[in-house]
Amino acid sequence: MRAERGLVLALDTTDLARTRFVAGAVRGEVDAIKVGWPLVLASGIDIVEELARSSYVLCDFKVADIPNTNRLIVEQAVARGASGVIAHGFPGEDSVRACVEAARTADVFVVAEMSHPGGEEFTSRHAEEIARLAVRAGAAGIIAPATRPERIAALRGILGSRLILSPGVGAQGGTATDAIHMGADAVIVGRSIYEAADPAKAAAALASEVARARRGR
Ligand code: OMP
Repeated sequence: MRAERGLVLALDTTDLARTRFVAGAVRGEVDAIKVGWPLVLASGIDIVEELARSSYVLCDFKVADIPNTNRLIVEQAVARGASGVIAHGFPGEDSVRACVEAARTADVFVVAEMSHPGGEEFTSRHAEEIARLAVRAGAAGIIAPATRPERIAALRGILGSRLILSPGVGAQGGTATDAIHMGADAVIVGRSIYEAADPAKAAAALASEVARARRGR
């Protein structure tokens, strides 16, 4: 993924008409559209192929199984048009490696630390280990929380030039400015864009905020 705008849309919509409207409206403002279980279960896997015709699609299937099952899942996602896949790191390095190998030229992002309050119970304590594992396994980058921006700074040093994508902006209380200042390459934003009265305007405002934050880094 090229984090040019520094913005990834989390398209967690379950209404197909709204999904198509939002995806079309924000296309020029985002680097990628993240598609997860809510959308795929509501609209079917064909939505990945549809969106992939005009956007980088990041399949957020939080892949977290034994290596063979991970491989099968990632192969299917890539065959449907995914340019990137999100996997969990806690199943271990062999499981993440299986994702990276199956993805071939597509990107694998590994969840290092989760953004919600429960993320502090387990993921905060192991985020550095998972980030190191992601680097060793050849992942494109990690997911780290905009809700605890100081944690992004702690993980940045481990990642080198690999990407940090940071969810938790807006509805979860984090800000794009803090996440970018602390070293995120892009923020992942869902509700603040897809529930906005004018999604294109909301996405443009976030992209401008990212650009300002990058200048001030
Ligand atoms: P909003 O809270 O609506 O902006 O959506 C955030 C998106 O990022 C959702 O699709 C979440 O599933 C996802 N996400 C998190 O919120 N926190 C995490 O720790 C990890 C993810 C993710 O992997 O994308």
